[in-house]
Amino acid sequence: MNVKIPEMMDRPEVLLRGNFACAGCGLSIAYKTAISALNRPIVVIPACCSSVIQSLHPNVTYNVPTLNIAFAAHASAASGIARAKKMRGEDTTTVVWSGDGGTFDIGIATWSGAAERNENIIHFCYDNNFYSNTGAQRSGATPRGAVTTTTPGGKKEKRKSITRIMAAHDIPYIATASIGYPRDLYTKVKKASLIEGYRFILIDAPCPTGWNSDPAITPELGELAVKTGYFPLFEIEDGKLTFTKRGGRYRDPENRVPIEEYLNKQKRFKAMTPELLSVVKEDIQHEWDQLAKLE
Ligand SMILES: Cc1ncc(C[n+]2csc(CCOP(=O)(O)OP(=O)(O)O)c2C)c(N)n1
Ligand code: SF4
Repeated sequence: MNVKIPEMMDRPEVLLRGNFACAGCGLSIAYKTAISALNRPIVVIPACCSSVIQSLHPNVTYNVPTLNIAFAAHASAASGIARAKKMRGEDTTTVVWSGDGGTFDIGIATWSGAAERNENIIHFCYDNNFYSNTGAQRSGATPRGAVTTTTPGGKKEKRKSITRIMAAHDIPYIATASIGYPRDLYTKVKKASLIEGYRFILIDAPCPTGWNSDPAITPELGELAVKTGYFPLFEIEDGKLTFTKRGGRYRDPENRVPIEEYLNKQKRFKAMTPELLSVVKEDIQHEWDQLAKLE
């Protein structure tokens, strides 16, 4: 699956052929688009699908310096790298590349400390809504109603708002982006790379294997998540939120594609009842209302 961004064509490939990603993997599209927008990236990756798809030494498919590390250490290790590079006067970009399990749940202490210290790191969370690498367990990012191996009847709880938790740290830049809108993703990464301090970008990255969706429609699912209002696109700069032009029109429920069009394309929502569906619709509106308070 190729993303047609002319600037990317001039950059070396960051994810090489022969990697272990499943067909239609959203995270690999997110990785290629985001990492190739950066100047001399050094990428810190906790346990997740991203540490698996790079394949095995000596045939590593990441074409940038990469440190694989424990969940509880990603942002602390990145803090040390960023500081050491600064002391040596080296112009590099230190990155945490983590799944939603590593960001919403297991790695939250390490990034919260680094964000409080305003370390000079870009933290990407590719959000596939669950722990895919270990066989599809629920995470704090799993939406209500989704079937995972630990929620066989559909998750009962609401998905956490990681961007609002991150915003409470008063870091200089936060954005949401989607592999369904690669140009927007690329532009936001470029913009983040020009800002100093802790920056966070949440990327919606469908996982056809765990979502039980057609691998051919991964980008379409990314677009639908935005068009249904399920995944709002915005930036928060120095505490002030701006909805992204492309996705901002979906703040008005009248403009949204019905959420059923998104859910019905993924068998993980097969346990959704009409009662739960109306709660899911309320969840979506609740998040927009909370975000709007940060405008
Ligand atoms: C402290 C700790 N707990 C659990 C695990 C097992 N584990 C490895 S990867 C993973 C799932 C990671 O999920 P996520 O961060 O969402 O990334 P994804 O697998 O979806 O790419 C888990 C639970 C671990 N390695 N370390
Ligand atoms: S399980 Fe999902 S996230 Fe992991 S490599 Fe496969 S498609 Fe990508």
